[in-house]
Amino acid sequence: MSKTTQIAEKRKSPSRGSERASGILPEAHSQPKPSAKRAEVGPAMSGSEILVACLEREGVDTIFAYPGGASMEIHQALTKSKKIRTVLPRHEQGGAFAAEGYARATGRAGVCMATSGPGATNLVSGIADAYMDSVPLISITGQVPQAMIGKGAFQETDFFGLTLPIVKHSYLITDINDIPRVVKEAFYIAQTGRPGPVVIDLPKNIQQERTQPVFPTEVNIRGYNPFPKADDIELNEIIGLIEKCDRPMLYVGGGIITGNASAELREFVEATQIPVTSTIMGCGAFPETHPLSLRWLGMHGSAYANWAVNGEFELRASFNDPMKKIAPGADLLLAFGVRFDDRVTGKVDKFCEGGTIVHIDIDPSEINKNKPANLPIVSDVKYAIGRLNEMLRKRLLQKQFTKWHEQIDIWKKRAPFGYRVTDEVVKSHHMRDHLQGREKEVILPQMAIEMLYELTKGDAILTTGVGQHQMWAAQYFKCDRPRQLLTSAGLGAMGYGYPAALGAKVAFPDKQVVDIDGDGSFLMNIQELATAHIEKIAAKVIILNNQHLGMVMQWEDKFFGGNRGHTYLGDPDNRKEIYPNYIAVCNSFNVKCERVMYRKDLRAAMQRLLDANEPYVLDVIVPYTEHVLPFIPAGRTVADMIWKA
Ligand SMILES: Cc1ncc(C[n+]2csc(CCOP(=O)(O)OP(=O)(O)O)c2C)c(N)n1
Ligand SMILES: [Mg+2]
Repeated sequence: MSKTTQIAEKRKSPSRGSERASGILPEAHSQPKPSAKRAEVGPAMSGSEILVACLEREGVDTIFAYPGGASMEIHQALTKSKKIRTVLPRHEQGGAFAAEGYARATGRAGVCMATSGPGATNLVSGIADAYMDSVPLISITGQVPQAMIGKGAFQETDFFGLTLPIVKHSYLITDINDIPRVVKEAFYIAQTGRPGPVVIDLPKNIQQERTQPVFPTEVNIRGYNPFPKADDIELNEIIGLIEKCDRPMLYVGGGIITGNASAELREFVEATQIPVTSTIMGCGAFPETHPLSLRWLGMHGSAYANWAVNGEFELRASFNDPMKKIAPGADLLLAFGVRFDDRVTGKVDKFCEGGTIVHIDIDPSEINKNKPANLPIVSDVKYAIGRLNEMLRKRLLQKQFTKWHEQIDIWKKRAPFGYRVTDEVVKSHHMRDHLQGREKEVILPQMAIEMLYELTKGDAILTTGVGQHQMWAAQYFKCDRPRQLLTSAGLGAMGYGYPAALGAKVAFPDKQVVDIDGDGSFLMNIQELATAHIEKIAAKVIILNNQHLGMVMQWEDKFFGGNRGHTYLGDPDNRKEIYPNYIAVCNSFNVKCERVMYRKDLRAAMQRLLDANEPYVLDVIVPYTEHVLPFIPAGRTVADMIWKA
């Protein structure tokens, strides 16, 4: 397709491709309806001013935007806005992750902006992350003037084409009169149904043109029905299955959080007494301290949740040995707002093998995608669970599941999350080089997170980088509320933690926001310390500094005999020094930083971090020898789960 035809309005379906094919009837938006409220006509303005006026109308209070030739006109308009705070990140990737942090913390769309070409391409990881984790994100990009599109103009990139596979929807605006409609639709699409990222690419000549904008009051998108509802027959069938089963489990995900269905889920669990496990995206969807919570499942999830879903097996010596079952797992799996991600299922045909699977999801393209469901239901999950609760109020369950609860209690007692100072720690370089053999002073990464949980009483918003620290953060900090753990789950993007913390802190200045980061991940967007300092955003960081790309190192230890393939981050010529010197780096940004090496110093230092009303970094030095347990190797089964240190 030539570049010139691309600028004609070209649209992707606002679904993940299959909503169109699935035959879902676009009930609410099938026919353009006469507007109830009249569109409002504004005074003559430039395209840039119209864009900003539209953002204000959507209630945007913050935009994370980095300027350049193709977007500076919009920045000029932003300087005149009294409603929108423009935060200048120090890298567009930081801006995109910050907008995502804002969105994940609030549930409202986060907005980021970049110039054309390199500015836009720097947004790509954030857009991909929002796509994988269903985060409402509006990415605005400046584009070269229309007359230059397709000419290889300076800083020209076909951003519409480049991002097609990772957006829920995208627009390349070709007419100034379209700006109000496009912005209204973009927010509607990003925030409704299964949320996701929307790109708006705006050529510079349109930013400069002038017209009287017509602001629509309604959205009409043919074929887009973001509110599918389960019917009562399907829901009754679920109740029938519950009545017939002996070992039911709920497996819930991010869909419960984005669908605001936590209250409904809790009522459902309390009425049915069905135990709950979640994905990492679903942490906090159901209180993790509740007696019926089995925390999260999957590759590094709790052993007891993995057993409860899959059954307990003898640990086999080789992947080729037969699986020997000790106790059966769930015979009914209620999968609500989840997508059977491979980090959850491992070998997918062995996942809950033999169990009846009910899958409720708002996005039909998720149904039967990774794992066939016995009862697939396309529905808004809040509606579906709410309606189930109504039915259960009229038709009380007779089942108690006492034996099943007893079995789960045995599993919980047998294999809680745990750690100890192992021989490997004692013999490690860390002990020799940094602690001079003082075993009692070693800080294990898990300890630091447990301490944070204790000192904050669990009342904090956590963000993370990607790696071992991310898994430990999710294991040792129990989330009782939705939107407490903001983490790059599906994409697994290192560098996510600190910018996301800035976004969350901007949204909730009075809440404690702490990024639990890895030394590798933190370094990837360390420039955002400048944003934090200049914009006075008091987000905190705890670096669990093991001087390594710990998660990759763990796989090296397990599968490559410990051969290091470029996973050491320290200075090989001077292993005794911690490298880089984060205190010096942070201080150069005018951000306070302390290094903690000994256990005796950790509590007081962490309290100082929590008490600070400015950005604050704690560089906690931990041994690199720790492995995240439990561990089910990729593509394997619960019979291959290592869970004891
Ligand atoms: C942008 C990006 N590059 C590479 C990876 C692959 N990767 C996954 S975890 C990891 C190590 C992360 O190290 P660190 O941030 O120090 O965390 P640790 O595992 O040591 O806690 C790497 C390199 C990734 N997830 N993201
Ligand atoms: Mg590390």
